[in-house]
Amino acid sequence: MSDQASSKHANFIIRSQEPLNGGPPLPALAATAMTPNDLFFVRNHGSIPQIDPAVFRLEIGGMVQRPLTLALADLRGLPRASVAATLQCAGNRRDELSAVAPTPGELPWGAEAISSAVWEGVPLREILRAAGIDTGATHVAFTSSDDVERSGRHFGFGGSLPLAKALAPEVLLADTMNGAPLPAEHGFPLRVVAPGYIGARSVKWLQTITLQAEPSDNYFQAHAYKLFPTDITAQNVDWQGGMMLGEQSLTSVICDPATGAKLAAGPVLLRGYAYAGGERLVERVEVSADGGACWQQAELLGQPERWAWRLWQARIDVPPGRHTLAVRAWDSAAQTQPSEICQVWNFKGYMNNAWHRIAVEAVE
Ligand code: MTE
Ligand code: MO
Repeated sequence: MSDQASSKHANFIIRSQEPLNGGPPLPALAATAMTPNDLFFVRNHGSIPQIDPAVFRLEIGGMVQRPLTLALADLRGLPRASVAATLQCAGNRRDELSAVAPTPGELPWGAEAISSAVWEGVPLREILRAAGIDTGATHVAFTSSDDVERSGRHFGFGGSLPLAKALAPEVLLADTMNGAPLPAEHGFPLRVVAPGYIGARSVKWLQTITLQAEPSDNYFQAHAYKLFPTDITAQNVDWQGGMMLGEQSLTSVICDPATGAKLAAGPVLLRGYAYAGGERLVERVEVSADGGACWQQAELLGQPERWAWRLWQARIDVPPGRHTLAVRAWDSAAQTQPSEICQVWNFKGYMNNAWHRIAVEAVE
C-alpha cells in the first residue's frame, strides 16, 4: 500500500492510487452508524497537500466589510459546534449507470462513495459574521491548496454554497473527524462540511473563502458536478446548461449480502443504508424479494440524525432459485426513489438514486 493510503484500513478498497480514491467494503459501511476514519471513503481530484499547521492561513475576502487572514490559533478562539453528517459523492453508484450506457472518463464507483462522521469545528457563519457580509453577496466560494490537472491546466479544487446555506448552523469549517484531527486525505488542517449537499461542496484543504454575487467559476462548480438530461451526451453537451448540483436526493442501498451472492433459501438478513439528503429524514425503508412487485418494511436502526444516513436491516424470505432483491426508501417529504436506472441515467454519472437491486441465488 502506498504512503498516501497508509492511514487507511487494510480492507479499504482503492479505486485509483493517483489521485487517491477509494472506499470501504459495503458490509463494513453498514456495520457502524459513524464510519471509522480509516474506512471513510476518499474522493480526490488531485494531490493530497502536506500543510504545515504553523504556517497555515485562511483568507476571507470578496464582498465583505473586513477581509480577514486567520491562523489556526485565531480559529481556536471562535465558538465551536459539532454535527453528525453523511458525505456522499454525487458519483456514488455510478457503476449501475455505466452498465446502462457509458459515462466516459468517470470513476466507476460502486455504492461505497458515502460515509458518515461526527465533524467538529467552527460554524462557517461565525467567520462570515466576523468579516461582515456586504449587500449583494449571494454565494460563498471556496478554494483549496491541492493541485488538480485538467487538459494540461493546473489549479486547486473549488466550489461554492448559496449564502443562505453557508449561514446555516450545520455548515462547519471542520478540524476534527470522529474526535481525531482531520487525516491528511480528508483535508487537514481545515475543510468545509456542508451537510445535506453533494460531497463536492465540502471543500478540503480550505485556503480561501470569497463572498460574491455568483456561484464559483471553479471547474468543479461551473463544469463538473452538473446534472444533464438523459438525452445529453459528451458529444452534444452545452456546458452552460445543466443543473449545478447542491442538495442530495433520497437514496438507499443493500450493503449485505453482495450482488451475485449464493444464499441458503429461507429467511435472509439484509443490511444497508438509506440517506434522505437536504434537511429531510428517512421515514421508511422497504425491501423486496421479487424485484419490486411486493414490499415489506425494514427495521430502522439507531436514532434519526438530521444530517446523517439511517442504517436498516430486514429479514426477508427467499425461496430457492434466482431472485432480484431490491430496496427503496421514503423521506419526510413523502417522496420515494425512482424505480428504473434508465430514468436517472446521465452521461456524467451523477445522482443515481434508483431502486438498488442485487441478484442472488438461493439454494436448498
Ligand atoms: N476538496 C478538494 N480540495 N479536492 C477534492 O478533490 N473532492 C470533493 C470534496 N472536497 C475534493 C474536495 C468531493 S467530489 C467529495 S465527494 C468529497 O470531498 C469527499 O470527501 P472525502 O474524501 O473526505 O470523503
Ligand atoms: Mo464527489
